[in-house]
Amino acid sequence: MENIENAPFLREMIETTSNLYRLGWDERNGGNISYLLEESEITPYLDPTNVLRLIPMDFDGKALAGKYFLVTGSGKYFKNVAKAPAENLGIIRIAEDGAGVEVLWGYTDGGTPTSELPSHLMSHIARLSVNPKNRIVMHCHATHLLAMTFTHELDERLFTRTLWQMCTECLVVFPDGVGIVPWLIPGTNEIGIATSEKMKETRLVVWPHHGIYGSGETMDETFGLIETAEKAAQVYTIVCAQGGAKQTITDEELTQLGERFGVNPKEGYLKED
Ligand code: 2HA
Ligand code: ZN
Repeated sequence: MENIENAPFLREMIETTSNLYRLGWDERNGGNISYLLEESEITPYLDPTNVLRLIPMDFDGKALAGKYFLVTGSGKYFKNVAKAPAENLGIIRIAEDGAGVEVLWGYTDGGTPTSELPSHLMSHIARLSVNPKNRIVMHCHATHLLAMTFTHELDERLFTRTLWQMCTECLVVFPDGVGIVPWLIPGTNEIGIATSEKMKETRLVVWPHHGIYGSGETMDETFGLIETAEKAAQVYTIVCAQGGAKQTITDEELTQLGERFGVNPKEGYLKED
């Protein structure tokens, strides 16, 4: 068996959690990531028939039965992932009956996958239903997006429009806009259901007064998605601090931008629609 610490998926996870920590978006145990893996990606490093532990789960994960995920650990700090990956991360397989997860590697101090596992797995199910190549679900406490949930209307269309207006890139990167769920208790099936419902329509979901969920095909793409929205929120913060916008990108310009880059802005979000 090869050393799993050299596995590309593990290197990506370490790099991403470290970057999220350094950006200040995952203080303490904030944030969690799940990465859908192919069996062929893990077999050079571990024997998938060797189940170390079974952890029960109180929602139905049958839609993902037999699938493998690399998942950050519950209560673990992103700050520490690079120095102790096997303690802070784990590889799990969703049990055949969908009622638990089988630990194949990691969580070496007796830990478990993130407390947000319901939101992650339900979001994977939702994203896979619209894009079979989706592999990543990422949650973090992106500072300016979180702050915006106090100062901006929590209306998906208005919130999305503000972000689109703050950086020309935004509409191209997230033409489907951002979804917003009500404030809900983290870690519950309820917030998982609400998040995954939004995930059918958009890859970015804001949790008011908490943080953001992003999803995508690769770690880079998903990180870039959150990073782009967060940058727009940061610009919004600065624009407000400077006294507010005197001009912005018009809806007509946003429409032209969408045409030029071949993306369809979410219907009804621009005035020209
Ligand atoms: O895992 O971020 O939402 C810690 C959190 C909970
Ligand atoms: Zn959180």
